[in-house]
Amino acid sequence: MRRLAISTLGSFAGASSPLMNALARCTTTTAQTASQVESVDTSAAGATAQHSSPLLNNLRFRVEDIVAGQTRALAKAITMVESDNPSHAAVIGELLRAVQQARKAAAEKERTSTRNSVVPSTLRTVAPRIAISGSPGAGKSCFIEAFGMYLVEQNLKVGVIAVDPSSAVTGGSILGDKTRMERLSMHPNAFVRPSPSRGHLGGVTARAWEVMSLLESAHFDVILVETVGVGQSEIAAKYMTDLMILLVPPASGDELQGIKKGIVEVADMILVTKNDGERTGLAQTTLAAYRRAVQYGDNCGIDKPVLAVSSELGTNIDAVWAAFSKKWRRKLDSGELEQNRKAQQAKHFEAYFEQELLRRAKEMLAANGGLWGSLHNEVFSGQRAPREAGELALREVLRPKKWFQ
Ligand SMILES: Nc1nc2c(ncn2[C@@H]2O[C@H](COP(=O)(O)OP(=O)(O)OP(=O)(O)O)[C@@H](O)[C@H]2O)c(=O)[nH]1
Ligand SMILES: [Mg+2]
Repeated sequence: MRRLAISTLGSFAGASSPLMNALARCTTTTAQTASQVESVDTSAAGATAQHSSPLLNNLRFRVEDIVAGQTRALAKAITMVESDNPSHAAVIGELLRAVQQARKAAAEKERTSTRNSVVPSTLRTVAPRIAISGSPGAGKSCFIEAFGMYLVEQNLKVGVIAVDPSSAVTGGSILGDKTRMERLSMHPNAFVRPSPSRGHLGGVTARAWEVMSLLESAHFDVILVETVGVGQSEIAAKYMTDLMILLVPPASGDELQGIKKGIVEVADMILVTKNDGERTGLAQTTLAAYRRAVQYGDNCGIDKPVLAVSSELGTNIDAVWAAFSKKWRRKLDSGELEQNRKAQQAKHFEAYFEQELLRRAKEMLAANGGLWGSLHNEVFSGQRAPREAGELALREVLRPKKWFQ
């Protein structure tokens, strides 16, 4: 059973939940004008899900247990969400709706039981989803360990997932690096989930979105996403998360000539890692180079903090949280967060449709008397022009009823 301390805060419209309290502590401009503290029960008994779908009755876990923050139920739900069975799509949809509804009901209960609180209940159902991106070896896992430990020590619950957006292309996936998060993965307030090493139905990012929704419903206050893999992973991170922190390792002047403008533009915050020991000098050079890049970038460095950290020593981790808090609050207050999440959902719907359409069409053509293979052979041998073969394949795919056979 988990109990949340609710305190009514002044200028932050009565912040509630450990996350909101931590954020409020972080902002020096926030004046704490009242100090009413109340305990609210958010266990299963206090937050019974109002679902009526028979689909959910056959699950091997209870929706209520997820919302009550029970790790076993959560892990089982995540395993189902990660499954590659298309027939699970409907039940997963029902499940996500049910947990969100139950989460909102729990938040509403907190709201109504807290006197003088004017916090919109939606604020308590939203956990920041932060992408931790950067080239291989930049120090992502070690930073998550240090940052995650900092957060759990503030009584926040932290969910960590590793996502490899390039795996849909390469057909492989890198296991999340739990060994670099040894302390965090053992902590009772943390949940570290390595990325699945198989199966890519409908795209990795859409699935990660669903896993994050489950974590959010299970009362995780902050969700960290390590984006692994190569290529477009930073861009893909943008479609999955609310905010992206780019990690860059200390580099020499020569290496810094080629700072990738696109990535700097897309990041919400840039951290130079490994600012300790012998690397301090290089880290400071790198910090200055990125500050310049941000300053002269398209949006003139507005609101894009560039900091140097050491995960090994734990230095400047508190400054990262302070800078994040300011950004997060602005995103919440301006409505940008809500808009962004809606746009992401639409994107995942389209991406799922596009990827699955292509995959199933190819599957069907391969099964259908091997048309896919024979068209390939004809193109190879020069018997058919590529466009001609493509048109034949399309006509076959678009013949009525084919999809349902
Ligand atoms: N000195 C020092 N070394 C660090 C720090 N953070 C990470 N490292 C080292 O950098 C190497 C890579 O760290 P990881 O955290 O595994 O990097 P990563 O970005 O997660 O790597 P991939 O997941 O393989 O892409 C390891 O050898 C770490 O020990 C730091 O703050 N200081
Ligand atoms: Mg890693």
